[in-house]
Amino acid sequence: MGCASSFPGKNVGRSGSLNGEQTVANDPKNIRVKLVLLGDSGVGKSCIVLRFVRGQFDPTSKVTVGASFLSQTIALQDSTTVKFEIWDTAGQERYAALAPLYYRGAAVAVVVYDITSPDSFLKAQYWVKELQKHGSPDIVMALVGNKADLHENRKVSAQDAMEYAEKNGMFFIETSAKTADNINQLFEGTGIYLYRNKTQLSWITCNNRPKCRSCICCYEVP
Ligand SMILES: Nc1nc2c(ncn2[C@@H]2O[C@H](COP(=O)(O)OP(=O)(O)OP(=O)(O)O)[C@@H](O)[C@H]2O)c(=O)[nH]1
Ligand SMILES: [Mg+2]
Repeated sequence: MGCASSFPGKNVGRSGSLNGEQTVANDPKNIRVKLVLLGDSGVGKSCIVLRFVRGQFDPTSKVTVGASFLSQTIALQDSTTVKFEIWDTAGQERYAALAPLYYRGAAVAVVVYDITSPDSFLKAQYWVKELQKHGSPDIVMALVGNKADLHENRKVSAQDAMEYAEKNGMFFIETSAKTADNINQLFEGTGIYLYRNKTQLSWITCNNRPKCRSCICCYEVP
């Protein structure tokens, strides 16, 4: 799926701060990005992060309590580095009131649903509205349909999700933390987007590979 290369980086520590002042750092060669994951419990947020940071999948992943912090640095093709400071929030209702602590000051919000669960898609829409009301005005939002490996039980069509994402100025991508499909593309694409000062790139796998240069899967940093 897709043709983007991945640049596995190093886990650079657990020193996240909640002050939310700095979202994207100014050094153009070393970008620092505060990223928050939101979405219903069980959609796979923690598994997406685990796959991205450690390259692993945990079929017995436990529910997140409060939130957890991890960071990961990737290198783009011209050796610009992007350090993601990732807040993985708890999807259970009882933690919903804590979410603003984590999305405040975030440069990127990754809103996740499970493609087999229409309820989780509705919950994703709730989070999008919440971010539109209370998030940073220039927050970058990605809509992520996870568990794409379970396509035989699909209940949310990619077309519906894509249309919703377009209407709300979001990126859209389907991932599988289990098979690793599109996980690196999700983060790498976010990094390239921020690096290019938010120049629009399409996240849809294009038909003009390898060189349309306008979608994440073909883009090369000059
Ligand atoms: N088949 C499949 N299962 C997945 C995938 N991602 C996560 N899961 C499973 O879904 C369950 C929930 O995953 P978590 O990552 O813990 O979910 P979460 O969104 O972090 O849930 P909360 O922490 O409660 O908000 C676990 O049993 C995972 O193994 C995926 O891409 N495919
Ligand atoms: Mg979790």
